[in-house]
Amino acid sequence: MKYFAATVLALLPVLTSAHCVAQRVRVNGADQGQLVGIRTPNSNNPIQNVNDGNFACNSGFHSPVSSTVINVKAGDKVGTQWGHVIGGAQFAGDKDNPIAASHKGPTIFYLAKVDNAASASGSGLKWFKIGEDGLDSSGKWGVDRMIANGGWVDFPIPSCVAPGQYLLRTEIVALHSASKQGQAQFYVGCAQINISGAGSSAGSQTVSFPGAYSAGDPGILVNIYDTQGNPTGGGRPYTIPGPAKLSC
Ligand SMILES: [Cu+2]
Repeated sequence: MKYFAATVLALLPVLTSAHCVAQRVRVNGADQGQLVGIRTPNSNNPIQNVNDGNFACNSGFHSPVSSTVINVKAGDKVGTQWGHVIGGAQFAGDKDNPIAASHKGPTIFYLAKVDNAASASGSGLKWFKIGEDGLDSSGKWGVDRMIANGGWVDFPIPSCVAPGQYLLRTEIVALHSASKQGQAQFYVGCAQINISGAGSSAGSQTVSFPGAYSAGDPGILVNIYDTQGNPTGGGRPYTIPGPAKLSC
């Protein structure tokens, strides 16, 4: 038995990766269900090339992809939930669910207007940022708050956003190895939403994915450790990648 247990433990790091996938949506706290209204990849591996053709919404989706488009009102708080694998924990007591605690970095939301959120491709769209949570003055990251919230990241849909169908791009950038170029890990997923309201904004600064980020951006090629090796930013301000977020 001892031998068996030791063997299993030794194999675990090989069999499991400490990555994550976005897999649920909630609106004002109301969970819409697993894989409902969101495209979730089967693989929890990150994207590391900022010019990856699937940088907008990821690829290799669990089939069938949900045909649900989730109704939200401008001003509603929308959340996406991250988990280590589809379903959350990979096994009982999985410490890497929703993501390994080492994976410090920001959490970010973007929107892009589409004709049909259930069928629109993520490429070729104009994205604008609506939410971001980076490093605070106590050395805690957006990812720390995501873990504390059971994998959920919530941001309000700005009240001025024009009604219509949108893809909501949820993103985590994991920076534990980001002091080497090409080693930041991008986790992305796209939720399918229909926004109602009286707004008229299509975003102030729009960007393309891929295209918005460069491998050398200060929020992507960055050392997050202090002199003791703590991942708290070392007292240096952290610049979240991408454009300024929309303010109404
Ligand atoms: Cu990972």
